[in-house]
Amino acid sequence: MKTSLLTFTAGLALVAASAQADEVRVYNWSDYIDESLLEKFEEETGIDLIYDVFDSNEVLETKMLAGGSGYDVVVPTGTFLQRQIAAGAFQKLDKSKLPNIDNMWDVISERTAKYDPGNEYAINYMWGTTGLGVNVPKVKEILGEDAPIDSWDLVFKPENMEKLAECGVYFLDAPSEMIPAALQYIGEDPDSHDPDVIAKAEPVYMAIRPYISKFHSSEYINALANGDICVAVGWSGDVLQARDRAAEADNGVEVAYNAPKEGAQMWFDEMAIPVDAPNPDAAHTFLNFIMDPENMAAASNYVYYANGNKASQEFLAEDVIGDPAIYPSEEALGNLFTTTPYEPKVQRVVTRLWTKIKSGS
Ligand code: N2P
Repeated sequence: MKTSLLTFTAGLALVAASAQADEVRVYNWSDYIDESLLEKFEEETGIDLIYDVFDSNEVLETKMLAGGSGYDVVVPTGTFLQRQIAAGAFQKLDKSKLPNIDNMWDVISERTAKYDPGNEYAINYMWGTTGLGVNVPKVKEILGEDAPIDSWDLVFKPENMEKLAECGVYFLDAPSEMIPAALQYIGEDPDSHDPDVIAKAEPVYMAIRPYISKFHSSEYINALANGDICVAVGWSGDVLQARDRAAEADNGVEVAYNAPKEGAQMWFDEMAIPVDAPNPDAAHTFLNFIMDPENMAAASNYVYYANGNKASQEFLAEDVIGDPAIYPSEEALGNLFTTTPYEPKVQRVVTRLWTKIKSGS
């Protein structure tokens, strides 16, 4: 009797261990993957995938700094990754479990190493730019044929915004990108950490604040596609997804994306494993799956963002690898800027300023 009870207990422990070993929890940006890849992962590996989404680095950062998120893989942007590595939020990757890491693209790895020296904690998932999503016919109808759809003038010039207000303008709720954009517009260093320089973004926003319909970082995809708004300051691939949704709906809405000619921010979203991930083994299996060239290409082909995987390029659709809004030319790359993480004190200045701008007072 005793023996069999013991056996039974051991059996339960085994079940519990394998249940945990067969589950991976991933926390990624919304509208950032071809969902059929999630099923493919489960079929190929036998691991259950729990996939949650967010649309804000700040939301992710709060979870990472608090600890105990329960996630095995998360996707902060490079600047946030750097700050969270410094806070001890992530574990080093075990590259022996990532044979597909050889597929990564040195051009991008060199840039991401700025945030994660040696790329020890993260792999690049995708990268893109922050710019202007425009319903072209609508904006031309309002501002005329020479509407500045490729210039920050479109949204930072009050006389333009006053007119565009009638058709709707959204801004990202992303202070670490929206403050640099305003600084770039007025000719300041977009990566300034000087509170006096950062403060110069305030009047830029206050002058246009009455004409901004909403600050939101994911609703603009459908809002643009449906024609509910005519301009969104948003992320490159999201705007291109809006373009496709509108084309599919055949609703007369024509959406275009432009990285403003005065300079636009380029960013890198990085997959990392939290230090307290419940299942780091499965996390590595997920990262390795993502770095498979055909999987990575399928993801980019679906969401219209470039990726950091060189071997995936032969599987990319022509309207992805051949679109300079997704894979910019050497020359266009020169017009993109990157930023560095704000120190906690400066971050508080930025957060306070952003709250003030959003409230409009
Ligand atoms: C995906 C948005 C990811 C870009 N919807 C933000 N870094």
